[in-house]
Amino acid sequence: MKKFYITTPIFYPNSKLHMGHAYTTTLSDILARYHRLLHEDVYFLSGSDENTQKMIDAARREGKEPLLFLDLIVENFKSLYASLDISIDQFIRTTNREAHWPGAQALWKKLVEAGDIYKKEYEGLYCVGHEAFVTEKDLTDGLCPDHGTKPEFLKEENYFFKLSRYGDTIIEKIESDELHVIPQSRKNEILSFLRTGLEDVSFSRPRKSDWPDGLGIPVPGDDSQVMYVWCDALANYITALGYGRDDELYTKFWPTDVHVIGKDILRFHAAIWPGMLLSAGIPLPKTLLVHGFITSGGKKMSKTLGNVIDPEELINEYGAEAVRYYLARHVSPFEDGDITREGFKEAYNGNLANGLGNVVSRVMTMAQAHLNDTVVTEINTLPQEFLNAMNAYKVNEACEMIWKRIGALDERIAVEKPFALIKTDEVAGKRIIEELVREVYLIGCTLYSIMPKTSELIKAAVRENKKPENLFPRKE
Ligand code: ME8
Repeated sequence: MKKFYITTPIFYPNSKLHMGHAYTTTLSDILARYHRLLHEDVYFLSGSDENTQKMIDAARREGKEPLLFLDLIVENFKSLYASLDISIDQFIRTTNREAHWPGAQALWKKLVEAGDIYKKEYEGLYCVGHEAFVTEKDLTDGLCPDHGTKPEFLKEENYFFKLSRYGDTIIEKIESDELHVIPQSRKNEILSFLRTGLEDVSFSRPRKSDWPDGLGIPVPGDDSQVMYVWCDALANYITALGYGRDDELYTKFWPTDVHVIGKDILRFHAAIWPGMLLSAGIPLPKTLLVHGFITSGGKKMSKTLGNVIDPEELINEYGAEAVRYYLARHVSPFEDGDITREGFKEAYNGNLANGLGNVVSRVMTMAQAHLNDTVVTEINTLPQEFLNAMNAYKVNEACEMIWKRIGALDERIAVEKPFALIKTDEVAGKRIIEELVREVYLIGCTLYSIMPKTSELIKAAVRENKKPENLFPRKE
């Protein structure tokens, strides 16, 4: 059995997840389900990145004890995942001392053995928003352009990782697609970055006295330092499989087939992470699928602009299946995408209430009225065009193909009018209805990874030869 290991980034639990995080996670879930449909042995990982200063700051702003604050936010992450039907096999938390710390420390020791960790006095600017050191040239008027905050000046003794040693090898692996960066535009972007030369990176921070016990992974052999959060976080992809602790899943599933990430964290995944793996002698990920950013009304979602779209709100109003549909079809996996409430409603009414919902209801109403038996439906393979699009991660194109078929079905009913024909030529009328039902069933099957519940309802309606409940009530 072919295996398929897919991951999302582990998100920062400093606030609730928004539509961007919902996008990454839904896209990953669609791919995980698709590969299960192909009878592959799938492992799907997600989690939270918890050993961070920004989480502590957020907890303090809310007057909560950090570890309690973490538990509350993580509950919230998990409840969003449950509403969206995200089929993860594991949710890894980087404060988990049993699941995560032993592997992260084992990996650190490998880097030490390779001679790639050294101590150095360091001075520089640190952006808490990015959880990364930044330089003057990254700033606009002295502020981080992404977070609008002034970076802290730090002078401290840290352990460094000799990332500079691995630049050439990483370039080779990416050029040859041994580490396949998708889409091509992101591959070009990271290659030109790598060609400017990689510097060594600070890989630890002095343990802060105000961090609670249980937060921050101690550097092996030096308790006064904790691992730099990105070194700790990237390790999750192997620690969750039991690396350095219990190798069964690790042996079976590593290397990962796809890390799904947003464009903001490309450098961490296509420079630091491969560097760490090369140093430790661990095989590299096969694919990095780098998606764009979701904006709202053409602008970055921001509380001040009032254009933040909360996935929970949309789910409450339209249902999770509609949210999954929208993200799958109306956001390209390779480019930035835009969501507005008006656009969402239009897509819902046009393509779910009127499109899919209506066509299934029309066909099954005819079937229920005129066919005595369930139409025999045997689907051995999905349309090649659909498989090709999904294999190339073009989930939006796969959806286009499905909706083209939905449109064609509608058209056929309008042109051939089986409901009228059946009155004059019963045999011919029934034959057409049977064909329509088969097509509805096929559409139901192709929808499985995108809208799992809708897919089940459609297939059940065909099996029971009856009209399903109203799948997508129109919104006025
Ligand atoms: O970076 N549009 O966590 P994070 C689309 N903990 N996707 C978006 C988005 C938007 N507007 N905003 C965020 C971290 N994302 C680290 C990751 S992994 C070892 C550690 C998604 O909570 C997108 O996937 O800031 C992006 O890469 C990720 O959330 C960043 O999540």
